[in-house]
Amino acid sequence: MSKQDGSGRLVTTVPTDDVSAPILHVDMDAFFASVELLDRPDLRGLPVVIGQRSDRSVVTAATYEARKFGVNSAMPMAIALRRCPQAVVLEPHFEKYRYWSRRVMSMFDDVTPRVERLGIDEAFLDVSGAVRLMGSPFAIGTELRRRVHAETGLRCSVGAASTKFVAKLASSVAKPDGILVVPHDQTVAFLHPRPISALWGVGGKTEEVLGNLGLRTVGDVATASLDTLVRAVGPAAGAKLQDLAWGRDPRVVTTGTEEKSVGHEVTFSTDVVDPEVIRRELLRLSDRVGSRLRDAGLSGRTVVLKLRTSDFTTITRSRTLADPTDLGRRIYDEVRSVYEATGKQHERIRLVGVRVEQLGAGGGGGSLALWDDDAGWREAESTMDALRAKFGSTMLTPASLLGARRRDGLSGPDTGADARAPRRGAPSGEGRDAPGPVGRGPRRPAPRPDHPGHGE
Ligand code: DCP
Ligand code: MG
Repeated sequence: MSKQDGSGRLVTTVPTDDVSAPILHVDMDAFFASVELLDRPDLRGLPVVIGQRSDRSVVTAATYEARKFGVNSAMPMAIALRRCPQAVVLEPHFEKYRYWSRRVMSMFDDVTPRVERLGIDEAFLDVSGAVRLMGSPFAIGTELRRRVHAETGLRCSVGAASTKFVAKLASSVAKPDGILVVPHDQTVAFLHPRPISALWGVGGKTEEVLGNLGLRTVGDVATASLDTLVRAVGPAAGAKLQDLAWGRDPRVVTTGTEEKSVGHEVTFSTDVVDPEVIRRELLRLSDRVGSRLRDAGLSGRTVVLKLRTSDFTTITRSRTLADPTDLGRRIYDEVRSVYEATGKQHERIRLVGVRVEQLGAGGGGGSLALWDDDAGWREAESTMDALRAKFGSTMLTPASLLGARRRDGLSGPDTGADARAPRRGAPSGEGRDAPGPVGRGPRRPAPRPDHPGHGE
């Protein structure tokens, strides 16, 4: 993958023969930071970082000027400020991001009904049906970028290709503020020189394992023997890696109209001030959400934390993952980092909830999540599922929860049997979202009525 600071940027500047590249991936540039700059034009051109200015918080977003100093999303704020002491730190305003996200997404909908939203600031558009009316993918992408900027003041980047994988990679290479078209017959030439981390799902451990075999570029993976790949990452993932390396990606743009969410929440009988207790509870809730997702054969892309403080103020914060997951551990990692970023570790907390949205078919079959570092967790959690099914759900618990239960002031039954039978509402104390439509796209910024004990 290209570095996130725009170095290695590659763009298409003139119309090109691109009928073979009808899949667009659109992604807003430095989204949260750019939205903040709409209200602070005086900060344009400066390194700006979004997040809380606390030792324990992480960077939520950074302008490209800040990225030149090596500052990136998800980096601890302390490191970011060491690398770029002159950075201006602004607090996030999630309602604003949802508002601008809706505005931009509705422009995508004007291009084609075939829009697949991936998160708050990105989407795939299949424009093959729009070409006759609106021109080539390059023309459509260029006009969309113009319109987004004219009507919002925000910039986005577009990748156009014959597959989703290549389109997404192309938009990241075009950043910031560019469009890159990769016609079908140039796919291999585009892919092969790139590092293996450009392959969807390859990160951390997989990258290391493949690197140890001397595989550094996508081209290396393409020409490696399938046997080698299978030995390294398993049969399903090995074959898929090689398909991607040749630009083969059968996934189509899906509109995801039947979006759902799965969540659990708990109200404490007495407000909790100890952040360790909150973290433990987040782990427990994440574990249960993962278990329900796996039972339903689903995995989700957006993880949502809900916190209610003693004065009944409720906040929800979400984060979108690179790949969908059905693993409690993965959900917990995200939700915990979202929690640390709230800066609410010392407030009196009344309720916590964990929810996963943007659901799709689960991680078991065909999911790219198989390629990442989740294999070990998947095995452990599947074993827990099997044992829970056999012996009951209270029997198995992540180790860090052992010994912690019921010392936390938790109210409500620690239900577990219910983790497999979807139902609406919940007994007092603990609630969860029944799977059900939550509508497409980001949620509305307007505060919603809040019913303690029920899924939001
Ligand atoms: N975000 C977050 N936590 C992360 C990554 C991102 O809260 N670990 C938020 C802030 C981003 C927004 O999501 O502004 C969109 O994420 P992107 O990965 O698209 O990053 P940006 O839009 O900020 O930058 P760019 O897409 O230009 O690389
Ligand atoms: Mg973005």
